[in-house]
Amino acid sequence: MNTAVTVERLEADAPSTDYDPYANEVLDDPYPHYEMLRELGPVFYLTKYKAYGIARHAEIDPVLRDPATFCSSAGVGLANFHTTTPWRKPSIILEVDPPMHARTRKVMGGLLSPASINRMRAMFEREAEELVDRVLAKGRFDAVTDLCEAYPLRVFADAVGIPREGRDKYLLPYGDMVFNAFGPVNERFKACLAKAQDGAIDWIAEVCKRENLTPDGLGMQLYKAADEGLLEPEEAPMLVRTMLSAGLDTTVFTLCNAMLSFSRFPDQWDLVHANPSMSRQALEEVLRYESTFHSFYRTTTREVEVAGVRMPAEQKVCVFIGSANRDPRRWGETADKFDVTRKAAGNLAFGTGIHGCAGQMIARLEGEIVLAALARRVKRIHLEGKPVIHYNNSVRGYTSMPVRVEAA
Ligand code: OVV
Repeated sequence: MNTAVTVERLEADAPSTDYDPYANEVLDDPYPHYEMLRELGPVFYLTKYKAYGIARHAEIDPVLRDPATFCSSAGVGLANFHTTTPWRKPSIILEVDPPMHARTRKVMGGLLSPASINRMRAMFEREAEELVDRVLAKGRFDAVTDLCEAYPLRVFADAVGIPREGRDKYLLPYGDMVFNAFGPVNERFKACLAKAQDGAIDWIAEVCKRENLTPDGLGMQLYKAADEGLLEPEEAPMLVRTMLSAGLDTTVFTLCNAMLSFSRFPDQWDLVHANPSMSRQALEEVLRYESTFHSFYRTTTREVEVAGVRMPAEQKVCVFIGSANRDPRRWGETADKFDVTRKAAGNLAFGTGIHGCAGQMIARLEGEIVLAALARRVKRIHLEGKPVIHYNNSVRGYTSMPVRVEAA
């Protein structure tokens, strides 16, 4: 007699969807789509891209805190570096796992720590005041080009210590490519790569060299860390490249999202205007409500179960952090409300875990300073036309946003 018993399997297969996170119509307003994804279940399967997806806060957070199971060394985009050749040499901090990661992250973390970046505050504030002077004198201006792009292109690139010549032309197109590369090789990716190959990639490689950096900037400090033996000599330019890849488009788009949110919700601007010391908290709510970075991937190193759903090894898993930041399970019934008085801490705009944004303190510093400078002098931000979205496979921002500011 056959006495074999069947082992009860508690894991289920993930629900499937043919949803395309990268379609223009989705990028125009992703939030209703995110609700649909969250309602599919804790884990779903994107048939169009053969990848798993997670859109709820409760499940994304632990995935990002488990780099042994959900690794970065196969790339943090849709492309699996084990099977396809990346468009550039992989990053030595973003696209690596422990133990390699700890060494580069430690150096980068030191340079970008609150103590180090506090020394930049005075310069950042001076530049913000000057910029706000200029836009107030204009009254009507383009918030994207005249403010949101102008500020990081000046202060962050000066902090890194690269030449001023060429910044306007090459820095943002390079970052655009970096962030498009976290999605599929679609028409958007191809057009962007063609543009980046027309000068930006070569320019970036050039300005990362020691001889092109100012003596007191963050870039040169990376070379000094190599002199001290904390990095291999060839790693210093790679980490300058990381700063220039991750630090421009992101802060530009965060400022765009702030300007748009405060023009759409003047009652929220009233609060910040009345109390400019709220600027840092207000920026945190901008990051939650309109995340800059919306989605990226990890790759499973083994078969794993998340919330009762089984995923095989070597699978791409897309984490929709822009959705986690609107998840009512985490933020309550008012998740879709822009509310600068809320406790927005715990949002995943900068990711979390060992790969959580190394530059988040400097990013917050830039945002806080610009908002505070505006808050002290601007009573109202009026949108004067439809903002033009900048379509990108993983980050969200604008190419133009006509505004008028009313002086206080
Ligand atoms: C977090 C991030 C974004 C983009 C590029 C990089 C890192 C990099 O290390 O190059």
